[in-house]
Amino acid sequence: MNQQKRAAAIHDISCFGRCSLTVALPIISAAGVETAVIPTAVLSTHTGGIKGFTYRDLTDDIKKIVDHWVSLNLGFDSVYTGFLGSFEQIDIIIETIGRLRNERTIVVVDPVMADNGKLYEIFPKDFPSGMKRLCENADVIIPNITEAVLMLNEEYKEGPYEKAYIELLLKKLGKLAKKVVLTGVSFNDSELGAATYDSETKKISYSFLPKIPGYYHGTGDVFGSALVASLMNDVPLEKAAAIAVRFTADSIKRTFDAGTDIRFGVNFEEGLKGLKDMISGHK
Ligand code: PXL
Repeated sequence: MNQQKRAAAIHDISCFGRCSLTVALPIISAAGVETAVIPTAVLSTHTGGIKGFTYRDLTDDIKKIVDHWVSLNLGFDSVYTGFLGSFEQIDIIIETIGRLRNERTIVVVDPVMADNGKLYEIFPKDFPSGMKRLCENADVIIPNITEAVLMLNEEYKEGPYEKAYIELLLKKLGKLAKKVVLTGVSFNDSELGAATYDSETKKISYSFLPKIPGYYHGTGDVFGSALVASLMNDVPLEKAAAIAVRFTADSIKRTFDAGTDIRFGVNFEEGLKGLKDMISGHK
C-alpha cells in the first residue's frame, strides 16, 4: 500500500480573496496529500487591488512552530513556500527548509513578489535578491516572468515572447534550482501557459491553453498548488505543469463566465474533482 504523502505549505492567510493558504490547503488536500501549514502572516484580504486590509505579521511564530514539529519528528514529502510577510522571513524560511527537509523532500519555492513588470508595493527594492537566495534552496522554482527577470537582473518584456528570451530565462533560472516552471509564457496573442526546464536533462517543455481576458487574482497560487498536488502524486514535471495550466485556465474560465469581481480570486473549487481525475489519469 502506498504511504500517504505529507506536505507543508508556507504562505500567508489572506482571509478573503482566494490566494495563498486558502487555496493551497484545499487544492493539495483534494489530491489526497496531507497538508500541514505554516502561516507567515494573517491579512483580512490579499493586497492586490483591495484597500484597507489588516496585516498581522507572524514572523515570531514560525520558529516556534518548526521547533515543535522537529520535536515530533515529522517527515515532509514536500515543503511549498509562497508569499512571505517580510524580508526577515526569507532567512527564517531558508532555515525552516533545512530543518524540515530529508532525502525524499521536494522543496517547491514560488518567489511571490511581483507581476506585470512591477514588484508589489509592499516589498522593499532588495526583496528580489532575498527571493533569489530562497530559490537556491529549492528543488523546483515557479516564478512568473516578472519575478524571473527581477531575480536575474534581466530586461522585463511584455508578451508575446521570442522563444530565445524564454529559453535564456529558463537556463539562467536552472542555475538557481534543478527544476524550473516559468509561468505567464506566451508566443502569440491567443495562448498563455507555462514552460518547464530540467537543468540535469536540459529538457524544455511548453504547455499552453487559450488566453482568457482579465487579470485574475491568486492564479499563481492556484497554479503552484496544483503543481505541488501533481508532483506529490508522482506525476513527472512536464505533465504536472500541463495539469496545473489546465486546472488554472479552467478556474479562470468559470470565473470569467460568472462575471465575478477579478479581485476575489478564481473558482477553483468546482474543479477539484477534475484535478483529482487528471492526476489519477497520469498514474
Ligand atoms: O497570490 C499572491 C499573494 C499572496 N498573498 C498576499 C498577496 C498576494 C498577491 O498580491 O497580496 C497577501
